[in-house]
Amino acid sequence: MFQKILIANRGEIAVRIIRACQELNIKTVAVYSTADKDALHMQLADEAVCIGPSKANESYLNIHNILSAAVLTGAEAIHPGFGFLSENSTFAAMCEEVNVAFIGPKKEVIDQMGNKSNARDMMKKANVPVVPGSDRSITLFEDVKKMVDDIGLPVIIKAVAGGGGKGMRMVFEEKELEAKFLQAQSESKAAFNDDRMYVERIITPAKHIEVQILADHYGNVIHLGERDCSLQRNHQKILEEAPSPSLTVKTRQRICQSAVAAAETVGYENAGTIEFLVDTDENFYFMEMNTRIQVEHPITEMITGIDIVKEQIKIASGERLSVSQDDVNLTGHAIECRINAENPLFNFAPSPGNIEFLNIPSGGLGLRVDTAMFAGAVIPPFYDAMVAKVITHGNTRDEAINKMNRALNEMVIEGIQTNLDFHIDLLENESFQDGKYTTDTLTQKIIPSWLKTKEANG
Ligand code: MV4
Repeated sequence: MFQKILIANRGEIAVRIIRACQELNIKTVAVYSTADKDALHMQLADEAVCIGPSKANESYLNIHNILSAAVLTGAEAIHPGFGFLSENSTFAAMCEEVNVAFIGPKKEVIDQMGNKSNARDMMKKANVPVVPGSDRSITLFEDVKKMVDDIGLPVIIKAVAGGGGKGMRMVFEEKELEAKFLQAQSESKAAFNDDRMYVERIITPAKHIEVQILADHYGNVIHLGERDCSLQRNHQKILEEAPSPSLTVKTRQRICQSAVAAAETVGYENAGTIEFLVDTDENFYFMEMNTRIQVEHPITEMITGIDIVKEQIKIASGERLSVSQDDVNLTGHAIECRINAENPLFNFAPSPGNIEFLNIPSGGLGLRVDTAMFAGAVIPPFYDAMVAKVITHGNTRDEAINKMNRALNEMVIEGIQTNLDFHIDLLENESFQDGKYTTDTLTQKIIPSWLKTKEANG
């Protein structure tokens, strides 16, 4: 086992990883930007190294400074968390160069799954269902045109280097095809310096269901069930739950089995997630694979009792999976609400600032709050707006919802605007309660009706 790990991240996920290390008796090195000089992650770690100024590009994305910090402190491994360098294969390769273990899959697999068209290809070969669409990447409009003549409208144009919705356009009418293609392509060129695109039929309405995978260095691959992540706004998840309230047992089994097959095919190692679109007839289609720990991993931990971050560390150090598929029991229901520093009444605009008063609900069975906030803390404007994750677990979905409602009503955050009240109302919304919501329910239905009641009440 490693004796010392550097955490190349900030905020609640850095704190989450430090906690796992402490429980495994591993020393921790935090890295921080000048904006985070008093942040919780740097206070909790055994050592902390400043890696640059506020801007992420000059600090949390600064490979040189992070690797220098690792080498100088004698860290044997780096946990990248999510975002920042977590899916950067160059970073993974450079860790290897300086003899520091990257806690994640092989760099080749990061690249293979980062190329979304290639990922599609590999899944087809593994007999994992993919959305009907183009079999190779496209850079010329005339080839998109041919493709659409083939599969018909509507289609979705996606960037090969994309993911998470960047460089993506839905096209419903022939006359908008060329403009939308060129928009998506120039967005991709600007964001990823890559103009390769691919085309798929649109699956709508659909649920976003993702399967948590664990895989060790000895070919053992297991799944930890699925999560329903359909409630999103601008490709940011707001609330996730596990298991999905609307999948049949049979579909759940088939999706989870497909996800294991997908991970096996690519020679996956460490924790990963396979995302699927599931249509109203419960047909499911591979969407993308995320080669990192995800924000919403705690709901899977709650229903399995497995500490995914500890498993990641053990896997990277060469240990075998501590559980087999038969040992994994999915118990009860878990929900996560993402609390963001933002103003829902002002188009969810970010609301950084000082935490002047804070009450984190902490009591009661089946409640967990992951956050790096404390009274007196500063939420800097430079990074993600997510400031806390409230997670509840109950024997049933109703129990988890009631517990969440109780917890959110105990929570007090003063000094910044948050989406706490929005979450409390969301839990009561019929479209959430019935569990049938799809990827457009939040923006098409829930938010508009919520804004109306807010207007009516002043
Ligand atoms: C799709 C789709 C419908 N059909 N692909 C969104 C981000 C990226 N992961 C792919 N995404 C989508 N791909 C086909 N063929 C709809 C979406 C989509 C979406 C997916 C999950 C959650 C929210 C979403 C919001 C808009 C579009």
